[in-house]
Amino acid sequence: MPATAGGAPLLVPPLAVPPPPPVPAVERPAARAAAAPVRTSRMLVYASEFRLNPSRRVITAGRLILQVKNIGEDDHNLVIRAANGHVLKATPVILPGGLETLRVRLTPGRYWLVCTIPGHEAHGMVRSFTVRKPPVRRR
Ligand SMILES: [Cu+2]
Repeated sequence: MPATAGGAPLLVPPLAVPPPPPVPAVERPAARAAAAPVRTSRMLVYASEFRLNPSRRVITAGRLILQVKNIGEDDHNLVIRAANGHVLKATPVILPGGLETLRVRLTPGRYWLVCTIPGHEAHGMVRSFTVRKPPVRRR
């Protein structure tokens, strides 16, 4: 029988973590005086057979940075369509494992994400999302 190191189990005292320093409130008169800044929203869309899975269904009007990741086994693409059917942005064909980024400015309304590889939309690769007006700011 091997000898064991006896004694009490090692007790680790709790670490004394100092609280984070307070963040000073910075007045930025220049930023406040400027017009309302353009908002940037981000969305990640997973594409596979045969669905599009966006990380968000509602965003705020302004810039959108949309990333599309093909997690499937077939080629896909992604098109942003306005409600009137106009194509606003389109990726090239995305190979399996590939990632593409679209940048677009959107006004409030309903939009559609579509894979336009023949047959894919009919198989379900179409999702809508909503762009809302930014909230009204009050002083
Ligand atoms: Cu597709």
